[in-house]
Amino acid sequence: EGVGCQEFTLIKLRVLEPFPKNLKEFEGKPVHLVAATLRPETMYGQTNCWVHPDIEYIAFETKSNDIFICTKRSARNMAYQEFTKDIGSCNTLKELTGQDLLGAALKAPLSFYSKIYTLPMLTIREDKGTGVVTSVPSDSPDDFAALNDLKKKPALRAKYFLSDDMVLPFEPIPIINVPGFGNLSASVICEKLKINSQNDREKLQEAKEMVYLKGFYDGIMEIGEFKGKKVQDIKKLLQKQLLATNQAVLYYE
Ligand code: A2H
Repeated sequence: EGVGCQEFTLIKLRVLEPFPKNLKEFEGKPVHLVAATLRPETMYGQTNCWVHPDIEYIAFETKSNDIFICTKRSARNMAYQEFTKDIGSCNTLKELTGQDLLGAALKAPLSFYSKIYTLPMLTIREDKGTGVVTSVPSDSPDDFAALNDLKKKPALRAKYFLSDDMVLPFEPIPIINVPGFGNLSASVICEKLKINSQNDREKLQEAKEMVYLKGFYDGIMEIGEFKGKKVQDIKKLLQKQLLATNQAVLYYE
C-alpha cells in the first residue's frame, strides 16, 4: 500500500432532496457522494453510505458539471486524472465535515433500496480512497459490524441526530452465494467470530481474510442480470456497465 497503483470504482451516490442544511445552496444540482469500492458486483446490496463525522470533505465541480463530495486529498488526485476543467485544480465549491453530510438521503446505483442514508463509520481512513464508503453489510464484515452498532445503540443514533427510519429498516440483502458461508457471508462470519462492534479490528481483519478471496473466486451471483454467474467472470462487465451509464467513474491512487 502507498506505492504502485490501485484502481477503484467510484460509485456516484446522488444526493436527494431535501438537501441537508450545509448543502442547501446546491439544491437542484447533481450532487454526488463518491464512494471508492473494489467490489462493484456487490452494489445490489447497498443499504447506506458511510462517512467519518470528523474528517474534512470538499464539494467540487467536475468538467461535466457534476458536484462531487470526497476528501480534499482524493479531490486533488482527481484533478490530475482529468476530472476537472483545469488540470491540477479542483475548483473547490465548499468545505464540509462528515458531520454535515450525516442523514443525507441518497440514490445508489443498482441498490435494492430506492433511497438510502448517509451514516457515520468511525474506522474510515482519511488517507485511502475518497473517505466515502458505500455499505454492503451482506458481504463486508466492516459494514455489517458498523450498521449493527447503529441498530443496537439508540444513543449512538441520537448522538448523530439520526432518526430510526434512516437505520432500522435496512436489512442486509442476499446477493452473492459464497460456498461454505451462504448468501449473507458477512453476517455469518461476524457471528462465528463473535464480532461485537466496528472496533473489533483484529477479528474483523480475520473475518475479511476468510471471506474475501473465497467470495471472489467461488462466489455466485444470486441477483441481477448476471444471476447464476461467477463473480470473477462478471465483475469487469458490471463495472463497465456502471461506467457506461455514468453511474460510476474510475479512480487511481
Ligand atoms: B469495499 P483496500 Cl462488499 N476507509 O467496498 C476504510 N475503508 C475503506 C475506505 C476508507 N477510506 N475506502 C474504501 N474502503 C473499503 C464494498 C466491499 C469492500 C465489500 C467487501 C469488502 C470490501 C462495500 N463496502 O473491502 O484496503 C471499501 O469497501 C474489503 C477490504 O484498498 C473498499 O471496497 O483493499 C475497500 O475498503 C478498499 O480497501
